[in-house]
Amino acid sequence: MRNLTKVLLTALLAVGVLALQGCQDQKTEAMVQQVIAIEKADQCHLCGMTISKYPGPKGQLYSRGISGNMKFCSTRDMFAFILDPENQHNIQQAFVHDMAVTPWGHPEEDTYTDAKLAFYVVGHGKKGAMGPTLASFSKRQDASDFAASEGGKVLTFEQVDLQVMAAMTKMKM
Ligand code: CU1
Ligand code: ZN
Repeated sequence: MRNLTKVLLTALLAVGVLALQGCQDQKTEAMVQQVIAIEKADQCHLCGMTISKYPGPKGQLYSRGISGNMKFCSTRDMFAFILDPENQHNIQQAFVHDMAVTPWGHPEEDTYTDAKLAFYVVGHGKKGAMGPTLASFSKRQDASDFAASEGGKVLTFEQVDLQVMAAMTKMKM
């Protein structure tokens, strides 16, 4: 009986230590998952194009099980990655340029915003690295203003799905 108590206690302690470790891991993960400026030679994780050569909003994200961030030539390629069923449930932090505060032709690297809280205009006439793309904004009002002048409709992160992507990529370039 005494031995059993000892075993149980040890087991409980072990669980406690594991839980504590898990907590600390999460903390460090959250701390390192920050925006990293895209460098001149950086290539798109999805298509391999040199990201900085092209206009339009870019994206970057962290995925469970992959260390470091992945960078994308366009919000379009980033969503293609996010919406892949293999990746969808592993996406952690994601960032996109806020196009309200930076020029379309060459977005500045200090103008990223949280991709999951951002608003996206699809169906407008501006081109990104891969042609038609999602114009990203941190504020809904900025997205509405953009849609009013450039066309298209405003969507939240959750509203961007494979159907939206398919319709967008069929647009004439
Ligand atoms: Cu590309
Ligand atoms: Zn790409």
